[in-house]
Amino acid sequence: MSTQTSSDKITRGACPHDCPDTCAWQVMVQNGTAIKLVGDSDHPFTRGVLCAKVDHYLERVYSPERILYPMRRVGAKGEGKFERVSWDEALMDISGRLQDIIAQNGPTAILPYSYMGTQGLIQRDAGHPFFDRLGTTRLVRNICGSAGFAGSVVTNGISPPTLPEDIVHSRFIILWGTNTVVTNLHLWPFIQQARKNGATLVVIDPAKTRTAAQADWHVQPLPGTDAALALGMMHVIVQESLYDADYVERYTLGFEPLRERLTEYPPERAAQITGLEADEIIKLAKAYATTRPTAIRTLIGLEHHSNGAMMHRTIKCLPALVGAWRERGGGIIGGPAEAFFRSLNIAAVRKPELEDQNIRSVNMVQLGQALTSHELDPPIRSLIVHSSNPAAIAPNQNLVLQGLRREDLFTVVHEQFLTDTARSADYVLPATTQLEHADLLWSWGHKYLTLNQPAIEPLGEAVPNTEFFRRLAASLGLEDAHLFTSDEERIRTLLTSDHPYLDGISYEQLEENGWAPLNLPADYCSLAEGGFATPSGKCEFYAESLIAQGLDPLPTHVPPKESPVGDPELARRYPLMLLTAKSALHFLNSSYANLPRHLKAEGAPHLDLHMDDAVPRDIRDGDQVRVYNDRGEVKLRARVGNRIRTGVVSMPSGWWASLSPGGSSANALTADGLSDLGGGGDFHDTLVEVEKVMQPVVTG
Ligand SMILES: Nc1nc2c(c(=O)[nH]1)N[C@H]1C(S)=C(S)[C@@H](COP(=O)(O)OP(=O)(O)OC[C@H]3O[C@@H](n4cnc5c(=O)[nH]c(N)nc54)[C@H](O)[C@@H]3O)O[C@H]1N2
Ligand SMILES: Nc1nc2c(c(=O)[nH]1)N[C@H]1C(S)=C(S)[C@@H](COP(=O)(O)OP(=O)(O)OC[C@H]3O[C@@H](n4cnc5c(=O)[nH]c(N)nc54)[C@H](O)[C@@H]3O)O[C@H]1N2
Ligand SMILES: [Mo]
Repeated sequence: MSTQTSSDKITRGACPHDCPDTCAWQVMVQNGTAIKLVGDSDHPFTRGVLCAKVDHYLERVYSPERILYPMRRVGAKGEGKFERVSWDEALMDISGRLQDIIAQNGPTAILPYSYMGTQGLIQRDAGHPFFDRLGTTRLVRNICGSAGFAGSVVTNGISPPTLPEDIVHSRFIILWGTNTVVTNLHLWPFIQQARKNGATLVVIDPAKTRTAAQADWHVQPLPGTDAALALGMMHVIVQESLYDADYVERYTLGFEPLRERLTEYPPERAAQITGLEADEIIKLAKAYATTRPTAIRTLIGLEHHSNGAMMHRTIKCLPALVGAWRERGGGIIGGPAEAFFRSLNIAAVRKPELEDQNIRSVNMVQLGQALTSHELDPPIRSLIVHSSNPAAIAPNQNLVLQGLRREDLFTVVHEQFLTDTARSADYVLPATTQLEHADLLWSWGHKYLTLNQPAIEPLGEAVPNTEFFRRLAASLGLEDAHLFTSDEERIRTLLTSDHPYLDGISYEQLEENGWAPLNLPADYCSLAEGGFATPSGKCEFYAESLIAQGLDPLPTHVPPKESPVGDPELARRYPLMLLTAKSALHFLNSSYANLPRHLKAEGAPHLDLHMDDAVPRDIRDGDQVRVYNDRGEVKLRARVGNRIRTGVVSMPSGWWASLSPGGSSANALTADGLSDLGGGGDFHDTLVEVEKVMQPVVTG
């Protein structure tokens, strides 16, 4: 059977999504229409394979539900009724409204909101110079990665990680709070290769994810207790003298105070905190310390707790303790993000010098609070959103929706689809997809730089983020040249750098080949002889810097804020911990959660609960249940079994409230507090109760 399709053009590009894999793709175009999109088979990380979402990207591009023209609200706020208007009419009205708001309350009454609809370097941050120029409130975009990063940096600095492809050399791999098969699919073949070579795969996750189900060993601690697990492991490793005394002596700081701290965490106590058996902790510690090379991979699930940074900081002490950095394939697996940001000329496009750090900021995790606050002066009167769907992805969804539905909030949303956020807008403006615009892609999961070239003309009147902000700037009468540079100019500027990592990489070369690996030196990843990018130059078991931030300078377990131990009073009413991770294989955050194929493949959202928690509540597999706390409720079907440990329940994130049974989705329940460091969210510090619902749930 031939898989060849005749086309008159093949365009090289890259997946724009917020995912570590950043796949290189090729698009076959016939008579101006994209007819086929495939993963680049020559790309060492994509290897010709796309995921369950992006394999059908053309359905997204050509979906009848795409927004293709500017639309103005005609119905009530949030009702989703709009009329088509021209770009000129929309821009004239929008700029007039913004000018009025600026005249009355000053520019900080405007709040930009954006996240990672696209990761491309020029589209993602296209609004920054525009908002800096106006002097609007600044958005702290910390919903993902910041807490884990902040915690890891305390221990190891911004040291180069062990590159994902090197995991093939590992013989003991711990996927610690990350669901690789769903969220980082293209790393999986490398892990499988390592296993073929004899590696053991451990997954540490309260949930039996698709990844955990395939592991050799699944360890299921209570959420938010992983620091205690790591401390218990370190206790065993030190007590049994399984640590690398030479590495510790030469390249770490604070071993003696750490050793002292570890006396507080014998395996029995770690077991009591984590809900594991002491024997399992001992066995894990011994296996980790005695198998070489040994690698740990963390991503984001683990950081979404009030103690998320401390958990990352504590876990990241393990490799230095056992000297895992000595061998290729040992240490902490991560993408070389810092290498992209160090070598590309990002500042020339982003212009950080024009950002006034003294202007007030709002953390994106707390959008609901900001929009409903009576204390903000001036209040937020206008919200300008692109590349994000806060109505679905921000915590405390009911507060977010209450804010978005304020009659006196002037909201503009630049989008591909009529998301729950766009539904609440006064203006919805059409955004292009990755097939219709240009961009340069970095990756947080591998070392390849990719050029995305437009394969087709924009559909309807859709425009890229860059053009949206050029038009807004022009309509407001701004004249600064840097606001109006072309997309190609911006990409060429990014590549204008004499950093050795970019040696031999040019715009023309990327145009031809689509992608190129950064020229990382052979010893890029090596911490074999120390050289940590910390204040002391060592791996810091003891970190002085934490004291000033009000944290323990030593690794420690702090109970998660909203948990049975952290808040026993609340836990009397809401005794179960709720996880709302990215378990929906066919969604990318809330993207694709409106497309028929992806919705059908996902089926309905379920609440997973353990038999021991179901029986006392008289809940059987398939029953309709109501999951609730003071912030909201979600109605869905129960799935009783072994997909989650006792004391914890879980449901997928990503679902749009408007398309969910019961009319609300996971974030209706989630906490909107911040992490201990890095200003991240604490989504997974959420307590709930579950009850059986007698009347059938209406499916949306
Ligand atoms: N298919 C798909 N792929 C994606 C995404 C998507 O939505 N869909 N999203 C992308 C994005 S934005 C990101 S940030 C990455 C995220 O990638 P991951 O971090 O791998 O994904 P998450 O689902 O956020 O969390 C992973 C796991 O953390 C577990 N977890 C939560 N709390 C704890 C804890 O306290 N301890 C331990 N040990 N485990 C815990 C959850 O049960 C979950 O299974 O994935 C990216 N890839
Ligand atoms: N409960 C719970 N909540 C979570 C998480 C969780 O694990 N659990 N994970 C959190 C994490 S890690 C993350 S990263 C965030 C993700 O949050 P978001 O970055 O908001 O992710 P998406 O839901 O994919 O929304 C992206 C939107 O951008 C639009 N878009 C795509 N491309 C473009 C473009 O080029 N231009 C414009 N203007 N729009 C575009 C898409 O149509 C989509 O509606 O969610 C967070 N929320
Ligand atoms: Mo994320």
